[in-house]
Parts: sequence; structure tokens; C-alpha cells
Amino acid sequence: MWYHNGEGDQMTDKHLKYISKKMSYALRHNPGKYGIQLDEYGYTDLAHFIAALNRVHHLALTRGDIAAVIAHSDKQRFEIKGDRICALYGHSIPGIIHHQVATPPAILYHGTARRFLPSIRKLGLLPMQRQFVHLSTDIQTAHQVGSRHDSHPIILTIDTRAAQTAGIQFYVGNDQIWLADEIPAQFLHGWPKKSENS
Ligand code: HQG
Repeated sequence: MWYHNGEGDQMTDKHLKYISKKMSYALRHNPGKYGIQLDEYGYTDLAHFIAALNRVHHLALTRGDIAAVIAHSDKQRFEIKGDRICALYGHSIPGIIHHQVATPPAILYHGTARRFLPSIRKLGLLPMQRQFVHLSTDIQTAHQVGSRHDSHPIILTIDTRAAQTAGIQFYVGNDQIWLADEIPAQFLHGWPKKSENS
């Protein structure tokens, strides 16, 4: 399938995915490689960002190309505000990126691998390599997230009201993703019977 960038050029799904991966890498994991700086909310200057992507990867991307990547993505990964762009979630860089604190739906979901369950039972959900634990608003999204780690993912449910009452804060990622510093195991439900998991 071909996508238009609004400037007369066309890109394939493969092109869009390639660019999206590089954008994620730069904005979530390694801005230093691109010579860009993120502010405390993860935003950076869009023109500088495009120039950096082009320089590092020998591309000739325009603002229209970046807009096309965002518009045709399967997930809401990035946001452009005026002349700035950010990744909405997924960061692993050392300095914490701030997200808005808010009250999530009463139940959130987290799709994970069967092999992680013994550790999650003990330690709760931890951010692991990222800055925050990622939670989904619906089961289908949680299933997709968990499928990245296991062909038969387990969907845990999070009792957000009980967690909030205990002082756990939730942060806005995008319409389908919420973030938290950690979720202790007592607020997690939907465990399979012990015999069904590793
Ligand atoms: C697991 C993608 C052992 C956790 C997705 C997960 C998402 C533990 C894995 C976003 C644990 C980390 C994030 C513990 C958590 N012991 N394992 N105590 N606590 N884990 O990829 O949530 O496509 O860093 O269950 O769609 O899978 O990149 O996090 O399985 O929205 O835009 O440790 O990234 O978005 O894996 O995915 P990840 P995630 P994009």
C-alpha cells in the first residue's frame, strides 16, 4: 500500500515503519546519537529532529513525511505540538520524562509472557528497561502488547482504584496507554492457575 505525504511523494508501509522505528529510537532511547535534546516532557524541536534523522540515516524526510508516519501508524506513538515533537510513551533514557497525572479507567490491562509471571507475582509490575510500566485500556491492546513477548500471553487486570487509594499514581500516555512507576502484585488480578503457567 502507498501513502501520500501531502507533498506529492508516496511511501510504502515498509518505509513508514522504518522511519517510525528510527523516530522511536531517537525520541525514546538515544537522543544523544542524533544530537538532539529532549525537554522534561520529552519534546524536541521538530525541524532539528528531522534534520538529525536525515543526517544520521542519509534520508531526505520532510515534515509531511513525519506527519504521514504519525497519521498512518497502528498506534499513537508520537505527538507534534506546534514546532515540537515527542514520543508519548516508551522512554528508556536516564532522565525521567514527565507525564500528566490523571485518574485512569477503574480497570486497566497488562499483557505479559507466561515466563515472567513468577517474578511478577513476587515483585509486581516493574518498568524493567523503560521508565514506566505500560498499561492498556482494553484487552485487545493488552493482548497485542503481550504477544510481543509470548505466543500465548497472559492478560493481568489492574484494580486502579485500590492502587490509587494506596498512593500509586497513574500517568497519561495516549488514548490506549497509561503509565505507572510500578504496580504491586496485590493490585493485580487474573492470574492463571499455577498449573497453567511456568
Ligand atoms: C515484564 C510497545 C519480570 C512486562 C507496547 C513486559 C507497549 C516483568 C516486560 C510498550 C516484571 C517489559 C511497552 C517483573 C514487568 N518481572 N518481568 N517484575 N514486571 N515485567 O517491552 O509493557 O510498539 O519494556 O510484563 O505496545 O511489553 O514500542 O514493556 O512483558 O505499549 O510503540 O517486562 O511498548 O509499544 O517489556 O511494552 P517492555 P511492554 P511500541
